[in-house]
Amino acid sequence: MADKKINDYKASNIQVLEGLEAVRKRPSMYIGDTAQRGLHHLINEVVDNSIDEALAGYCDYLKLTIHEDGYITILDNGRGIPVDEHPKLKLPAVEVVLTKLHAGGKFDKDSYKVSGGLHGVGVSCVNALSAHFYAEIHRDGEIYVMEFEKGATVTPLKMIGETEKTGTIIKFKPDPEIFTQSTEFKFDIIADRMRELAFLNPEISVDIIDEREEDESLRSKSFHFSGGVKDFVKFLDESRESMMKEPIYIKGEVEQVPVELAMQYNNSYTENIFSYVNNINTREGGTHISGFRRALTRCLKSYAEKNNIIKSNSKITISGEDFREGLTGVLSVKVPEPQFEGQTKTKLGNSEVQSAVEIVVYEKLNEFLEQNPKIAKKVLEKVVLAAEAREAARKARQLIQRKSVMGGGGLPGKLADCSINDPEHCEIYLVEGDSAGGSAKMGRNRSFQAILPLRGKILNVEKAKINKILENNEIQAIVTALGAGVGHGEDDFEMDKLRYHKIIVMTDADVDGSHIRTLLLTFFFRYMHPLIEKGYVYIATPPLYRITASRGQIDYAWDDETREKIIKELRKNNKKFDVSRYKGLGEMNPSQLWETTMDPETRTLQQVTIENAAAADKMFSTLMGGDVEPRREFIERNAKYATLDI
Ligand code: 0RA
Repeated sequence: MADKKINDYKASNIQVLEGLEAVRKRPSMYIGDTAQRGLHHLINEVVDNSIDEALAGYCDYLKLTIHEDGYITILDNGRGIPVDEHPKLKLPAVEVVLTKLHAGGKFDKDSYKVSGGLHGVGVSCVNALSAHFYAEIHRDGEIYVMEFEKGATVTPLKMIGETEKTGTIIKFKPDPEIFTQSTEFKFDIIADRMRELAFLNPEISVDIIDEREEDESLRSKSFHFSGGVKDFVKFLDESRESMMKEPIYIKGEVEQVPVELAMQYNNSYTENIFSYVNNINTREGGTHISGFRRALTRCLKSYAEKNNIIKSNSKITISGEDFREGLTGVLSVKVPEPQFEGQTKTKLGNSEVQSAVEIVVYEKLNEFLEQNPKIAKKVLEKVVLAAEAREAARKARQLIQRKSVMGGGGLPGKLADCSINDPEHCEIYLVEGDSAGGSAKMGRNRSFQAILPLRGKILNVEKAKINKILENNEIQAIVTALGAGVGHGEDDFEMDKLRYHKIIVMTDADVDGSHIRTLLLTFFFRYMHPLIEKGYVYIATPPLYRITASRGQIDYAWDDETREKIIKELRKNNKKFDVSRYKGLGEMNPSQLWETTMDPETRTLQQVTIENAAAADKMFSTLMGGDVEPRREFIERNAKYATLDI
């Protein structure tokens, strides 16, 4: 693909800012954290460069390999990192790119820089944080290699042969001195991101190979979606029923801002719009999302009025969110110089983008409605139903409030609250069943731990309307106990009123327990989303086994491997022992429950995080949605992952 554009790169374009010691000293400043997320971010940093090459029209293939020895290889067929000498530094450009911070070299306005969130810190950061880093460049008919350890050059650039291809191969092994928790890459996290990139860039093909996987059929995945965002929407809605044959597809460009959108209405009650700027998921939204919302509302409203679908004398008022209920969409814009704002730097600030998106969407959507009057009518009928449900939900909310005021103190009767009231230090356990709830109440530290027992199954919010959800007793109890409201409307959920900063779901380690846990997480994900974004939701991990030996020695095991280890040790010491498997939380007495699952000193909590918003939506809709077939398939595919990573 190298001949597509004239190769006009000059090494002097590369700006040099600082050295790599800073990155090793404070890795979190550059990659967010040094846990799972930061580790996987290393891959994004390299892949972003390949995607930049694709956006510039030079690259259409990417191959990622996870090796058994902890290395990752990322190969692309882009132009290859330039190797000519940097005039000021008298170093090969590639060395500058790989060893100097912020030496991007892509400062021409034609390219779409990625600098949202943690993206755009540069491949040099990956180099700095790798025990070993190898770069191979195919460019100008020649193959060059260079090697580093912890960011320091160990093999200066050398030519090792000839080639007819162009491209870059980066191979690196994260430094365990930096990533002290773990250096193990998760195939699913990588695959979710690669799939997303393949949807957003229909010109590229991606192969992922996991050499650690023994099962041949699970070893590799390939992604190529010629339908782009349209395919993305179909994928997201696989387990929902669409109201239209094909997603509405819109593409246009205003003022150098290419806008692409695919969307379809489905039989669910949630809004699922994912937005991207230069391939970065803009979770906090921004001007492109406002432009889209304005266009959608204006367009549907004026169509409804023109065609007398919503009578002007009707009592219901339709609000913006009603037009988005049951709408799945992917909005992708490319912005030459994006300004990212917000807490996680994933909110687009460029004001010109709002009008660009609004103009493109309004015009094309109008055309669509005019050409598809039947669909238009169905959509608007759905919008009216949404408005009615919203009105009913408002009444249900008032009822919850009134109930809690009359209930004295305003809290649900079965809540055993904690005595301090500083949310930052308070936790609430949502416990499956009254009997486990009783043990938890007795075992807890009542100063900062509150217990709310939940009886039976809570409602599947994936299949119910908001007003029905708010009528459900268990949900009402959770909403009042947490104190921050519920819903995705602007003022429905108020974080500053939240009464606990740790919300801990504690269910039995069996099928029912995991079902209840998933129901609760689905509810938080859909209706108290900021809780999950903030990382306030946790899963308690009760042990699976108790091993009782002579003289009252008790050990707990959370998995089979540890159980076997403990047994082996006991046998070695010639001790008698008894192994019992906990079937439910109720089998533990209060002190055992405290010791194993609730004591902050000894417990392990799994924090619920979202690595990838689209993948999380897909998971919940598949687990909890309507169609039985994809659901079974999903569970089968994921059966080996016992824990729930959203
Ligand atoms: C600096 C400048 C140019 C490309 C790249 C770096 C580049 C980096 C990576 C990392 C992985 N794959 C990559 N591909 C390219 C611009 C090159 C030019 O103008 O010729």
